[in-house]
Amino acid sequence: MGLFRATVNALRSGLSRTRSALATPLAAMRGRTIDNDSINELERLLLSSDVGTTTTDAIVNELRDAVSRGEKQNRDILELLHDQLVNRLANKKRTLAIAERSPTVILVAGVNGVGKTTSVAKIGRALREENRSVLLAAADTFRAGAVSQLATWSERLGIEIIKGQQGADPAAVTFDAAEAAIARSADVLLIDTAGRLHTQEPLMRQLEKIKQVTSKKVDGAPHEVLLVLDATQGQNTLVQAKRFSEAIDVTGIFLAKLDGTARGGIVFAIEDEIGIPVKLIGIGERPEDVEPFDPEVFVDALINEAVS
Ligand SMILES: Nc1nc2c(ncn2[C@@H]2O[C@H](COP(=O)(O)OP(=O)(O)O)[C@@H](O)[C@H]2O)c(=O)[nH]1
Ligand SMILES: [Mg+2]
Repeated sequence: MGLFRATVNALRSGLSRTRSALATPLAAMRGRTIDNDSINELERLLLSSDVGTTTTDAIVNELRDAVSRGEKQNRDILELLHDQLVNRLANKKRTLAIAERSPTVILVAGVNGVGKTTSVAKIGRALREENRSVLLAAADTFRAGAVSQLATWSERLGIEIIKGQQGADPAAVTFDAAEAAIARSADVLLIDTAGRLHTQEPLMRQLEKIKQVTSKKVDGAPHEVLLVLDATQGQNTLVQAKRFSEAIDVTGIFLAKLDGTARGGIVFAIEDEIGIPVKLIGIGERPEDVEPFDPEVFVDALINEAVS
């Protein structure tokens, strides 16, 4: 799916906390000779933004080697960093999968409060902007108020919803929603689920059941299983991503709340340690506060000072 364009300005303001922690001090390094001092400073900066040891080590080791070979003295440290960061994220498919025959089914999962329901609303809105017909499934029947939260988004955005009663079997709601999506020839079915911890075996099995229901009704479904992670949770997101991807086949990550952290470098740690592509990022509470994860645009917004 083409899913929306990355917009540098929105990203810049969404990433403003990380930018103050990273882009501002980096800008001060501009033009400095690349030597052991500046490399050490860079290392400290990257680690303090949660970029993680794998990416940081790779970058600083390469720089140190170059310095000891007497090379790269003339290149700007920011340019070098930019290229290295972008290269590490290159060559992954980050667009949402689209089924050859509609509906495309997107299952959204994650722990409590990370931003699943908001992210479902964001994706629904963006898809509708692309003139796709969307149906929402309120399969979080567990938490009080969860169904009405999604129903409110459905009303505000003018997107249809299939819901059950609180306490209903989420797999049954999913079943009904899949049938409705087929009957109405919807392009995309977006399934919101209850928050769960990877340690809650029955709830993890329930997620598997929801997945199976979709695959019985729709060929190849779910076409995407998006794990929502809350960027403000830092290193905890890595544990969640590992466990969820062991339990269900996660195809992509929606990294929410990047606007709420100064440690937006966590994207690199997720990519290094989990290997599942970050596909979308959330940079605010409004339905339009979503961006596709485009490495080039992201890195640019993260480390470069605004031109204006
Ligand atoms: N700042 C910010 N807040 C977000 C973002 N995504 C979700 N939230 C907020 O996080 C809280 C929990 O979101 P919700 O969608 O209910 O999480 P769920 O329990 O995983 O479904 C709400 O207050 C949302 O407005 C984001 O990208 N940025
Ligand atoms: Mg929710």
